[in-house]
Amino acid sequence: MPNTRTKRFISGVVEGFYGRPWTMEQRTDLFKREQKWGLNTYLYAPKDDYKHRMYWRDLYCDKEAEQLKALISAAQRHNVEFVYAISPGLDITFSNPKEVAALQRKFDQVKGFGCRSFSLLFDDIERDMCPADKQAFSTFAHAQVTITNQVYLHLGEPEIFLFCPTDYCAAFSTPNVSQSSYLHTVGENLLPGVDILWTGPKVVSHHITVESIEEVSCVLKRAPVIWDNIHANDYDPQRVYMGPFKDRPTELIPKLSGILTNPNCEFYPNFVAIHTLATWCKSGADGGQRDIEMSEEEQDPNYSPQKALRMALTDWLQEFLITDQPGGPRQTDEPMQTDGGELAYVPGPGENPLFTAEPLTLDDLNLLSELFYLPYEYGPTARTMLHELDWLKSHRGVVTTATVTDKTAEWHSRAQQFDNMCEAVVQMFNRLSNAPNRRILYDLYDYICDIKSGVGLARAYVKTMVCFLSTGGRGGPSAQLMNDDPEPWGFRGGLSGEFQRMLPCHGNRDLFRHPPMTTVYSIRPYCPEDKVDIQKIFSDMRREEEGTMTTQDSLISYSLAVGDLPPSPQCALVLEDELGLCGYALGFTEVKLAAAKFQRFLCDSVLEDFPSLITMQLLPRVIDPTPANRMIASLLSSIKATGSKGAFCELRQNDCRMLDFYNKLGSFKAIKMSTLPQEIIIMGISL
Ligand code: GDL
Repeated sequence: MPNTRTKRFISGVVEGFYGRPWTMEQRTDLFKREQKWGLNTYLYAPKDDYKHRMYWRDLYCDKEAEQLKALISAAQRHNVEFVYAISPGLDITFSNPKEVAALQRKFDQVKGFGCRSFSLLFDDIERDMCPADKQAFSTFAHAQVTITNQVYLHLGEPEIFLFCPTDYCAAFSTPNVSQSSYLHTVGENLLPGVDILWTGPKVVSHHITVESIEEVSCVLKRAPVIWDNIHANDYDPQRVYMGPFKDRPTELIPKLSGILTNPNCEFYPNFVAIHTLATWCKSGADGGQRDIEMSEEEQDPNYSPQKALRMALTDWLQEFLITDQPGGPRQTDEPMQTDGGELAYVPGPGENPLFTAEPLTLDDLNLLSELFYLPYEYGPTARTMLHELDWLKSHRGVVTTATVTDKTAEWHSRAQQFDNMCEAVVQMFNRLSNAPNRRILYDLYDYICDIKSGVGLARAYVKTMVCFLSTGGRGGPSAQLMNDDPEPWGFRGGLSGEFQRMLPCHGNRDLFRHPPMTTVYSIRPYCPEDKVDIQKIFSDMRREEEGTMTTQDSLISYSLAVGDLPPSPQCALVLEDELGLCGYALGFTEVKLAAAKFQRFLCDSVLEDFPSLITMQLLPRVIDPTPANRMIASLLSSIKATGSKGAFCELRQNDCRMLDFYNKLGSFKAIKMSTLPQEIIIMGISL
């Protein structure tokens, strides 16, 4: 769908995260930056601002009104369009005219403060309508669209009016974007002057492709405005993102109505996020300088994330050097007066010299950015550190045995290099914590402290291995950090960390070990036409596993997969990705009936406790464990709904993948039976 928009391209920042909103001073600072870097919009939507979401009906008091007025005029002074948003979805009754009036009253008040652009957001809310709304509207989408159109007209069709749908990304669209009745209703009924926000394939999208935008534009009947969560960190207090804006080709720009980044909750660490977004927006305007040399990673001829990052960090370094507080570090070499009017203390001969901070460097900032890069990617140095630690760990045998080989020398040399990298992190921490600009430092402090501790532990672990030989296997001083009674900083993560470590899926999302998952999967009920595809998956997977035992031919799972035995009603699901069917999960609730015909080795007492059977298979391209977990959870709940007491699965000893899967789930337990052939394992779950 061509973008026929005549309005200007919206670019800038949405303050749309959960948690502490930015201060008025920070927002004003933001407008200055936006103006300087060529961005033109700010969307006011702080989730935890009372009067934006929870108490959206309440008007602003005089003091708040003064502050908002000042903010709106600051935006105007800096040529930034201030868009005021309300998120009424927590409790609005769409069908009640008083609610519409309340919305209009609130928008009118803000209009009175000088604001010209508005927005209604329906993200992160329940999809169920209350009985009154169900009577008045055929669907949730109709309810939202009706109220939005009313407000938009009431406000005199402002040039900028943004609507955030509840299904604001492909992953939320059921069954998918092109067939989503919610998105079709929005696209067809929302007045054409209203722009629609969209976060891409996921809430936090790794890549946003031109094709995906063309698809959604077709359904929405307009080019969307991207609400980009690539730098948002409100979902995890241990993360902050200071890598460059990335993985969105500049060819997107003509296909969009705009782009707004919803960045880190902490204001100051957003320098890179916003600076690089501005560079990206400008690169699109260049029209393409095709003669730029590109590395393999830099596929976009107009925009290089690495160069954009370098530019941002160079500018950011200057900000770090500005003293922002009275009493901050001295700018000049002049001696300071003390309170008593005396000259500052000057150490005498043989006394301690005064502390002087080493200045922060561009390399420090580069390292900082690489350690806190992007949600789906660490920077090169961080990747090397992880890789080296992994290598040192997996080859530790060469130092913990007494035989010295060539590998031992390599191990020690790599251990030393790892130690040097850890030291660079500590030095970066030291220089950063001595930087004159305390505001930036305080926003970063928890994160740099955390990484310093994390790196410190890894360093101590490597040192313990190094010391193993030299101390005859007793470990050295660094072992203190790793002993049985460590200080609290010797075990990271608090209670939440404890929970995470106890889960079987811990480490599944390890960005270093596994490539990032970007595939969108859909799970849907099985239909008879799927039979052929299921048979194919089954036989492909059988071929994959060499040494298949003939006993399998007498497994009930086999009969289910090849279609000799139909799955029980509501107990069959299939998994699809963009290439087609890639997995299935089938259930049969009356195994006793089938056992006589299809299989001989299941004893009656087991079938008493576990009357149902499940079988699941996935093609090897499905490396993300999430869809399999979901399919099993959903299948088990359908089986439970039939009144079944338990379910079991039949696995072969050499089907390591499925064995591993069920073991990691944790809820299935192996069932011992003397009648069982050696190569077969039965695992069961009580429901
Ligand atoms: C969301 C929320 C946003 C939040 C972000 C990241 C949208 C439209 N809404 O789903 O407020 O900051 O995730 O956690 O993105």
